[in-house]
Amino acid sequence: MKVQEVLNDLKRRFPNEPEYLQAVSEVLESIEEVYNQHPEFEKANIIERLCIADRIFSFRVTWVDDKGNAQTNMGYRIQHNNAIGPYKGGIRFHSSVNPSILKFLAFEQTFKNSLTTLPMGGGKGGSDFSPRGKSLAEIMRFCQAFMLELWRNIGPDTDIPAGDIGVSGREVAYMYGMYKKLARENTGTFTGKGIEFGGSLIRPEATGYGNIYFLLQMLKTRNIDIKGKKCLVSGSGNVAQYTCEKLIQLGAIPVTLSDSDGYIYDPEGITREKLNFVMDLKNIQRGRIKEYAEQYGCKYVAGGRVWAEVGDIALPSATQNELNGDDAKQLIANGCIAVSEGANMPSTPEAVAVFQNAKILYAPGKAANAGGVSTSGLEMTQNSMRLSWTREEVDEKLQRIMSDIHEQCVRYGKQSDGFIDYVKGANISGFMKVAKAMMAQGII
Ligand code: NDP
Ligand code: 2IT
Repeated sequence: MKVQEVLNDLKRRFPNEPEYLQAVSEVLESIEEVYNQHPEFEKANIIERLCIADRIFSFRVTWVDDKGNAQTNMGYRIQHNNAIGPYKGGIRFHSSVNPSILKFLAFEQTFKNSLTTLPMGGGKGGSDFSPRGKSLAEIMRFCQAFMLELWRNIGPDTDIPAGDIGVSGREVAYMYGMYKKLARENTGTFTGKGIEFGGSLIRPEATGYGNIYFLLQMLKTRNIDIKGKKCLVSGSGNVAQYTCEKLIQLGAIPVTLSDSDGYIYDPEGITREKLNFVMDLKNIQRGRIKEYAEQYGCKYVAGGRVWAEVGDIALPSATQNELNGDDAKQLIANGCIAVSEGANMPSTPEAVAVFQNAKILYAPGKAANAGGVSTSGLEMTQNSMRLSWTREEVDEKLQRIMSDIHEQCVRYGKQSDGFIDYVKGANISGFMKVAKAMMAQGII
């Protein structure tokens, strides 16, 4: 395989999909050497079969707004690869959703799920519907309309969706309710469900907690204590909130949060009480992060990025490409020692290169944020057993999985000078398992 040739070919076929090509390019560069040591992979055309999704559903979603007008959005589900288990991955509702974004997410999900040690393939779905400014009744009707199409193509042993940006437990519940009505089965075709109807304890917390568990493993390799470390967190949704919660529990000091309008900087640190305010503001009131600055009298920067502030650790937890090369240089200049990605592909390739050249601790999302989907896998297990585990049981399993993922990164990513290349480690480890499963199952 020659990376540039494969990329040129994908570029020719999918010229308007920059995020997809970006995600593919990073993985191919990491695995090139290992791949080329296996001529049988090339003969079976593993690369092309792994880069191109098994299938993509795209459909019109029409729903009625509060004024009685019919509105139309696009809906999608990408079933990327099911070599190691059923398609598994979240659903995103955001105005920016398009095939390129969902294809990059489904591609990444395949490697991430492979790393989790659980039997899950990769998928992703979503819509360009924006929940922002919509009433709860409109959101419910949209979720129901979305399921009217999607329900035929998912199932507990084929494709199991969950949440992502714009889809929390509330939206999962609306979709699951409609799914059950249509499919007439009740065995857990979604994860991230409410605790009363088959959800798992710790699933809401899992991505943020998992990211910090991964960070702790990274810090351990350099004997660094997290206590007292100033942390720059971006976003203020599910992942950002539970990232802050775990940081506070461990005695670290989160000092920033953001949303798509701007960011807050609280030099005193975001405390438990302030985090409760954020959770109410974002999850119930559906307000803007600016209101935090008004409530607690701290700095708010409209349109800015949290990476301009001074911090020891950066935890990007909002969206793709939210941290560019200049932001990365600024972080390094300000003494940042570790970056652990809660979001999917938040750092641009230029930013990743800056982190790697500076040899700071840097974990890509597919390793660091895998705690969310791992706990989804644990939810599926509990649904199959028709039992539920305690918080402690799930949390202990999550910690073990994050530590297993870290170990895989070390195994495949440790360089001769001792530096751990987590990008390489995660990509090679994730790839090898999927490739072996594909080889074993024949040319299909
Ligand atoms: P939420 O919808 O709960 O929160 C998203 C946050 O990011 C909000 O603060 C939102 O601001 C901000 N944001 C979203 N899009 C943009 C944008 N284009 N520009 C600037 N800010 C933006 O989503 P999650 O917390 O669940 O997801 C955050 C990230 O984590 C995503 O990359 C997701 O793919 C990833 N992830 C999520 C997992 C999960 O289990 N939920 C698991 C693994 C990864 P605003 O309110 O203004 O929209
Ligand atoms: O990006 C992700 O890993 C998620 N949004 C979670 C997917 C899942 O199936 O729990």
